[in-house]
Amino acid sequence: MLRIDIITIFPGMFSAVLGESILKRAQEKKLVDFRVHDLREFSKDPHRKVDDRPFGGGPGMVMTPQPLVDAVRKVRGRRKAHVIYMCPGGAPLTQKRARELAVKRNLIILCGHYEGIDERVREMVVDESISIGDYVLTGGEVPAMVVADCVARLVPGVVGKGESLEEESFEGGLLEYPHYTRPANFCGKRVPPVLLSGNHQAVKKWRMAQSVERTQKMRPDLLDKSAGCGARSG
Ligand code: 9WO
Repeated sequence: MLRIDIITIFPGMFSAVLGESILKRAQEKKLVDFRVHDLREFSKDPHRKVDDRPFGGGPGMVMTPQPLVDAVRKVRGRRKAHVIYMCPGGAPLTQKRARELAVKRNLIILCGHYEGIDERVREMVVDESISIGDYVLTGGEVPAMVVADCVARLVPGVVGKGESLEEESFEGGLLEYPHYTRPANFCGKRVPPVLLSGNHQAVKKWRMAQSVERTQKMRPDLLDKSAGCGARSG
C-alpha cells in the first residue's frame, strides 16, 4: 500500500480533499494511506515557532530547519521514503513522473510557507523538489494536494475501471477526445451522429481524430514528444 505523509503548518486544509470522493474511498479500501502532520508538533521552540528572520536580511521569514528535519526523520522512522518539497522552482510535475511516484511505497511531501525553507533542509532530507506550474502560491499545500491526487489515482484499484486510466489525457501523448452523454439534443446542440451509430470502429477513428485535432490546437508540444514514441490516444 502506498503511504503518503504530508507535513504542513495547515493540516486542516487537507480534511476536505482527503475526506471526500475517490481519495476517501482509496483509504477505506486500504489502497492508499494518507497521513497529515502538523509541523508545529515537531518544533522544539517553547512557542512552537517554525520560522525565523532570514540571515543576511531581506523581507519576510524563513522556515527553520529543526522542525522540518525532525518531522521528516520522525515520520519516516525506519521506512525508506522519498521526500518531496513543493516549490515553483522544482521539476515540473508530469503524468510520467506521477506514474514513477505511484510505484514507490512511501512518499513524504513538505509544504513550505513564508519565503521558503532553510537551505539545509533541502541538503539534509529533501530528495526532490516538484512544481505544479510556473506561478507562486500562498503555500505548498495546494500543490501537495495535486501531487497526492494525481499519484494516488494511479494506484491499481483506486480509479474504478482500469480502462478509464489508460484513456486519460497525457497517457498516450494526446489530449482526450470530447465526451458526450444524454440527452442527444441539449438546447438544440446535438451529439455527433457517429457516437450514436453503434459503429465501434468509426467511433474509435473519430475519437482519435478529435484527440489529434485538439492536441494540435491546444498542445502542439505534446505532438512533438509523442511523435517520437508513436502517438496513441485513448
Ligand atoms: C517561492 C519561489 C518563487 C520563485 C522561485 C522559487 C520559489 N520558491 C518558493 C518557495 O519555496 N516558496 C515557499 C512555498 C514559500 C511560499 C509559498 N510556497 C509556495 C510553493 N508557493 N508556491 C509554491 C508552489 C509549489 C509548487 N508548484 C507551484 C507553486
